[in-house]
Amino acid sequence: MKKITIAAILGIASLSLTSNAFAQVKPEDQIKYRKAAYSFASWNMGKIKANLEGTYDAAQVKAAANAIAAVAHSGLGALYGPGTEKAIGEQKTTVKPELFQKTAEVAKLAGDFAAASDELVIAADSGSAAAVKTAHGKAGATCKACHDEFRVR
Ligand code: ASC
Repeated sequence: MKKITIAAILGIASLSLTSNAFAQVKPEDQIKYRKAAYSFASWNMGKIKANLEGTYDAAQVKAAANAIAAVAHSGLGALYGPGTEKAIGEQKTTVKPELFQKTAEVAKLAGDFAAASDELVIAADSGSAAAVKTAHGKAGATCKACHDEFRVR
């Protein structure tokens, strides 16, 4: 009984911490951080591709896969707050306004990206380049699925 109560309190405490942190991020910084997150993930996707095409360094692939999974699981939805549908000053964005309406579809795409990143980590941990190649392709497809739907060309 006591354990359940403490867990409940901790749950509530961490939730309110999340919303407090979110409240402090200015809209222009939300755009900046989300772009930085995807750029960082893309850099790591590129490193895995280079490993598959050149010399395979298992440690580098593991590090890159973990970095992508960290981005995918970081709660990026919090960076699509009100006012971030279009550019704010120098912070440009290629997001389509529909993303802010089609929340169920976006949640599905985000979930697919997170799941694919987990598979990429598992493949990287296995040390099998063939498994990484498959998982990397699937992860890239989840990036593309969202771009096709919600990124301005
Ligand atoms: C990548 C990357 C993307 C996706 C996309 C897949 O490595 O940077 O944006 O994969 O190109 O089609």
